[in-house]
Amino acid sequence: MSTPYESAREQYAALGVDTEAAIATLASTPVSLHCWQGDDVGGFETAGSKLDGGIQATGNYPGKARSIDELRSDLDKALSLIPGNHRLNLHALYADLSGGCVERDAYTIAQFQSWVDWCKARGLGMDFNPSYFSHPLASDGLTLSHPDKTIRQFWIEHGIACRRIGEEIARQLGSPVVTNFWIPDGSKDLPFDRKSPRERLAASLDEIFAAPVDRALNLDAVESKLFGIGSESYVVGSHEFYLAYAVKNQLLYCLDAGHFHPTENLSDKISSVLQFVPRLLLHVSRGVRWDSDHVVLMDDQTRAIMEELVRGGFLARTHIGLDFFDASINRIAAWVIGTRSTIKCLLAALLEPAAQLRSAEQDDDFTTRLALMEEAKTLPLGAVWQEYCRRQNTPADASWIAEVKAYESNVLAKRG
Ligand code: RNT
Ligand code: ZN
Repeated sequence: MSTPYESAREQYAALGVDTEAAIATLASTPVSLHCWQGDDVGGFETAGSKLDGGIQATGNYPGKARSIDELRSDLDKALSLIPGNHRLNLHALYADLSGGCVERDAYTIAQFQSWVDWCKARGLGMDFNPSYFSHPLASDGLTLSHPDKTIRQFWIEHGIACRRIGEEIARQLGSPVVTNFWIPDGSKDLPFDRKSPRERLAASLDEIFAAPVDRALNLDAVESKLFGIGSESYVVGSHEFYLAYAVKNQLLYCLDAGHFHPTENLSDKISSVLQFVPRLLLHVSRGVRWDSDHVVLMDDQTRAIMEELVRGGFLARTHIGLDFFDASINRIAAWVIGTRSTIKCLLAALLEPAAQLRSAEQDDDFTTRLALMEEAKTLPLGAVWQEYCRRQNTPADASWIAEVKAYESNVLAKRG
């Protein structure tokens, strides 16, 4: 009797698909796990800091991490339930200040060394983000485009500091760090002057990226957005702004799945953007009616994103990051669901009968193309997924839920 995996392997092989090759590619494709799912994007710079910047975590499920140690413990739990070797995506507002006070424009590797050590001990690569929100100097909803030169300068210094930190993290971990720039700047109501803030943002970015930082170690990315809470009418760093900026300066462009009109698909942008920028950063997310950052699912949109990466041969030039924050369910489960779903979508894409689909298309046989795409949907993906999980020593099925529940009663329930 053959195992479910052996039988799946044969079914895929009959369509010209090598499941072993798919598993090998999956194992060597990291996903960058965002630290901010663990505490609702709070960070630990100041006690009780309030999230602003036009993003919002809704819900008050008990047990959120209240300290760096708790966040690390929660991350360890989540990582143990996710197959593969991944990365930690850290925001600057998770600086380890150890009770002291250092301003964001003066951050150095010192405030992040404990994170680097923690990642090193676990074999995790890291990615990094300057934090342009939840700060008194961002309270106007403007940072790098602020009309006040002193405020702009503070944020320029923060950006330069973060690029240097990214470079040093990369050096220490032996793996390049993506440092992603997202700012909340915009306005609630109709601006009269849309031009000046964009001129100021471009000039601020020019200063930040002119600072000498090794571009082989620190990879700069810029993230656009359509609107935010309180910036409904105008966002300075729009899609056109940052795409043009990234192309001109050959930076990474960051596509966030929640940052476009709800009927637009991020997946179709990938093969366009990668014609003109060197590399891509993805913020895999799920917007429900708006940029709500719901937990990522194995849904059509996420599958289409991964299909594009595989079909286009873009995996080597793409950094897959996650960006969701749900405070209404167990936060560790949120990480596990979203990350496992992302990886599952990638596996599904790697198991497409690509050669047959491509040749049907080349032969103008659109009947076969459509029929095969539909047939492929019911191939035994689950058996390959379970085999992958087993090989990675992670739960292959829903049994991980019980592990999270046990952690909830043993650890989370004891938090105030
Ligand atoms: C906000 C952006 C940004 C943030 C994180 C916390 O709309 O998506 O990426 O979610 O940097
Ligand atoms: Zn994002």
